[in-house]
Amino acid sequence: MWEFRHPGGQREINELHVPVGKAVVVSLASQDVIHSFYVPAFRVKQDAVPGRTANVWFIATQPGRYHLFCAEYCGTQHSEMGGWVTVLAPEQYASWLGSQGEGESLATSGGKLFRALGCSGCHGNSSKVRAPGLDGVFGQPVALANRQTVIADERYLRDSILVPNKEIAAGYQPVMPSFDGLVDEAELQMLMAYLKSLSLQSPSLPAAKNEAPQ
Ligand code: HEC
Ligand SMILES: [Cu+2]
Repeated sequence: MWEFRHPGGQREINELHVPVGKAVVVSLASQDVIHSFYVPAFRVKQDAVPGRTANVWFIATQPGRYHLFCAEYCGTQHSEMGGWVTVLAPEQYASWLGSQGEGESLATSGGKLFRALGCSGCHGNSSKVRAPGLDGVFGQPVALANRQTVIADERYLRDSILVPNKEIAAGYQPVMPSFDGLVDEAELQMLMAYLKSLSLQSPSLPAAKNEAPQ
């Protein structure tokens, strides 16, 4: 199935509500095998590959209901992996979001995980371990111990959490444990939403701001 989480924390299964006339970014991940997010009416198709995050975006121009498919044979229940994208006028979309209850934003859930998993124990201000501060890291160049420089994009954050010894930040010891197997895809997305929210100038802006198509 397709499970969607909105930046505000609203959850949907095989249904995705979006506003008309706005750029919508879907950040895709897979928990098992390769799937493919496919909305023929919008001419968008993007693989969801385990171990990676891929973004796809679209602007829906007409309110309505549009078929959503998985375009990659993914197992015996492949044919059931589909649903609908519902495109709503802005005010209807706002009331739909409101009707979903007072959820917790992805970034807020990620902040709680950040403390619960012990990340803050090393990355927090009062830490005794020497670890880089993560405020503002998203989207910035990071110097590595191997003298290369990488941009701290979603790929880098994901790998930093799952394979921390792959790229060591310059000036630090490789002491961070891997969280592979300890966090699932949804939790990874929350952690990343939290880390991204630390990079926004105004905390009131949605965490997806940095993903807007260029
Ligand atoms: C035992 C201490 C420790 C824990 C626990 C820990 N980290 Fe780290 N982390 C480090 C150190 C030290 C580095 C720098 C060395 C490296 O790149 O591995 C680092 C690097 C990172 C980086 C790359 C930052 C940069 O500036 O390049 C990210 C992102 C990160 N950690 C996120 C997390 C998250 C999220 C968690 C919890 C799920 C976590 N860390 C848990 C010690 C820790
Ligand atoms: Cu599938």
